[in-house]
Amino acid sequence: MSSQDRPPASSRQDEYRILPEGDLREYLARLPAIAEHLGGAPEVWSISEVGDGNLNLVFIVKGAEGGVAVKQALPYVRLVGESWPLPLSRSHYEYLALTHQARLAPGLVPSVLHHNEALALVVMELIEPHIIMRKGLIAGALYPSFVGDIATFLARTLFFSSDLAIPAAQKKEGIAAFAGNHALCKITEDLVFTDPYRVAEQNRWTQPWLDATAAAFREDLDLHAAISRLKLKFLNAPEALIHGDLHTGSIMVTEGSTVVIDPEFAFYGPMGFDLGAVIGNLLMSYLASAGHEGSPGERRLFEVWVLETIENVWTEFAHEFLELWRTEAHGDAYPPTLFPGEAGVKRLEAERRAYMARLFQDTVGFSAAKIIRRILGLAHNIDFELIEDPKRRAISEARSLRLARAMMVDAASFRGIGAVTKAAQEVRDWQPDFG
Ligand code: SR1
Ligand code: MG
Repeated sequence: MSSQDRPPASSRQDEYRILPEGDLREYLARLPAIAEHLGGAPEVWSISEVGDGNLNLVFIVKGAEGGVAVKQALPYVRLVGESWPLPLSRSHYEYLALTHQARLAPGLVPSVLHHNEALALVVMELIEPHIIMRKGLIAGALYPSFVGDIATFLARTLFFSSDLAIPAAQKKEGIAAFAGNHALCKITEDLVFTDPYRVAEQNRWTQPWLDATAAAFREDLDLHAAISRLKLKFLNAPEALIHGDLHTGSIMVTEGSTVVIDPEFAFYGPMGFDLGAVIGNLLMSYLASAGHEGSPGERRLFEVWVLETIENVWTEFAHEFLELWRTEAHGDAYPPTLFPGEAGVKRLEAERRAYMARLFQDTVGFSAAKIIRRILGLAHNIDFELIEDPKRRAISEARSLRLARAMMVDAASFRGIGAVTKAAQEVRDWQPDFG
């Protein structure tokens, strides 16, 4: 189509196309609030595509006064290419989730400055000087405010979208609003809960060292039963509005601040899936650490910090969640009239403890699922991938798989988060026999 044939720019604003740099500049220049926020002449705005995720384009745009991040969904999976189409509607769900999370956990997600549903595009505040947490962890950095921030994010977003906090009608409206995000759920259903346990074309692992473990996992019926129970929970437990992909690549950090990004997988699902994503990814960071050390023990302080962080994430989350339940329970679950008097108060508190124990078991299982998918499935983690020597990488991965298998098939034997970190420490010293 020649430029003469093109519709005027204003009507093209609402027609999906992948925006090359020039078109993005023109598009943003037509948005008065964004243009003012960026400042200066659009011609001199710097624009760079920085997306290193598996699905989308991400641009950083900087002007004389400020910057923005622009995320545009592609009609296919970026990691694989056009052969794997993916609905643009994920951008709509990401926008919905971001605005919802901003209300529940202010300051812990980026503000949305503009959204264009047809273009599958969201313009957000630029999160600076933060970096992707996964990259900081690989470098051995510590993040003192992470525990408090992520515990608050998890406790507030999960509690306030649950039946403990909101009336049933509102909860069901919420479920309906996100029900269309099933293509993204299907990615998780396949890549997390199914493919790593069967022959699947897209699976990969560090060969030849993990060949035997990958084969054993494909034959392991105890593991298949455990992952299937978790998959069923993921399919049929709309407990709360979950982020859906809360790994350390979806978290931006500085020493004093944490911002959770990328909720395009959001839907009403099991709370333990988000908790498990955080804890599973921290466990991988811990067990990958040996592969990044220049000399033995060099990263000991970091490793001690990661283990403490894992413990504190669960403990502080549980504390905040329970406190919200005691003070903000306006939902239809656990009607107060059914728990009268002192005996009722005591009984309700026992129920709360039992609820947290069940949630902890889910968290242990989902953590394990998140580990296994990153080592035997399609989409891997740079925590491991950046360990150049493949045999060293395989050692860290084999340790992680051993821990994850135990956590998945025998979640009930992990009686508290201390049992998880103890098992992680033990497996850190285990030397796999690669034959
Ligand atoms: C094909 S998409 C692979 C993975 O990238 C996303 O970050 C999700 O974790 C998804 O499973
Ligand atoms: Mg993502």
